[in-house]
Amino acid sequence: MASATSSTVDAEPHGAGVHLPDTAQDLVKILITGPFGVGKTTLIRSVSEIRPLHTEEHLSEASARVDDLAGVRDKSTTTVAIDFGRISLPGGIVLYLFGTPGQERFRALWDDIAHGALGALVLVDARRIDASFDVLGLVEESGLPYAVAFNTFPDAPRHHTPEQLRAALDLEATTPMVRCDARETDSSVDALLALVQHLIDHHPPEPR
Ligand SMILES: Nc1nc2c(ncn2[C@@H]2O[C@H](COP(=O)(O)OP(=O)(O)OP(=O)(O)O)[C@@H](O)[C@H]2O)c(=O)[nH]1
Ligand SMILES: [Mg+2]
Repeated sequence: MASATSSTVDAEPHGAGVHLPDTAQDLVKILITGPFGVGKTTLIRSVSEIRPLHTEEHLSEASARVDDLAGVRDKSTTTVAIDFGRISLPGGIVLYLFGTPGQERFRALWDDIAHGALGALVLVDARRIDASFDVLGLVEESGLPYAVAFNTFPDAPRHHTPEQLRAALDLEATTPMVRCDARETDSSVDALLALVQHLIDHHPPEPR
C-alpha cells in the first residue's frame, strides 16, 4: 500500500501568486472530480495561480492489486486525499478548486471535499466512459450543477460524435460538455469557464 500521505506543492504556479487580486468579488468553491487517472490533478496543476496542493502517493505493487490500472498503465502516482488550487477569472470571479481522489477506496472523503461547492467539473476519459458512471451518480445525488470535460488522450476513440458521448453519459441537454486537454492551461480554463457560465445561466446564487 502507499506510505503515509504527504502533501506536495508545485514549484511554478501560474499567474500572480498567493495574494488575491484586488478585483476579486465572488469566491466560489468548485469540485474537480472524475474516475481514477482521468486528469484531475493535472488540470488543477495546469490552471492554478497559487502553488497547488497535491497529496500524491506512488502506486506500489501492493496497491496495483486494488487500483484498476486498465487504460492508465503508465500512471505511477495517485491522489490519496485532495488537490487544491485557485484561479481568478475575468469579472472578479475566483475559483477555489478542490480535487477529489479518483479511487473508490477513498470514497469516504468525497462528501467532505464536496461540501459547500457551487458546482463540479466532471472529467471523463473517452477510452473508459463506464468508469465515470459512479462519479456522475455521486454528483447527481449531491444535487451539484456540473459540466463534463472529455479529456483528450491520444488513443481515445475519435469516431464518437458529441451526441453519442452525451447519450452514453445520459446528460441533460443543458449540461455543458467540452473537450479538454488537462495538461494545457487554456484548454483547462475553457472547461472551467463552461462550468461557470452554466452556473450563471442556470444556477444563479441566492441573493444575500
Ligand atoms: N493526453 C493527455 N494526458 C493527460 C490528460 N490529463 C491527464 N493526463 C495524463 O494522465 C495521467 C494521470 O493524470 P492525473 O492528473 O494524475 O489523474 P488523476 O485524475 O488526478 O488521477 P487519480 O488522482 O489517481 O485519480 C498523467 O500522466 C497525466 O499527464 C489529458 O487531458 N490528455
Ligand atoms: Mg489525482
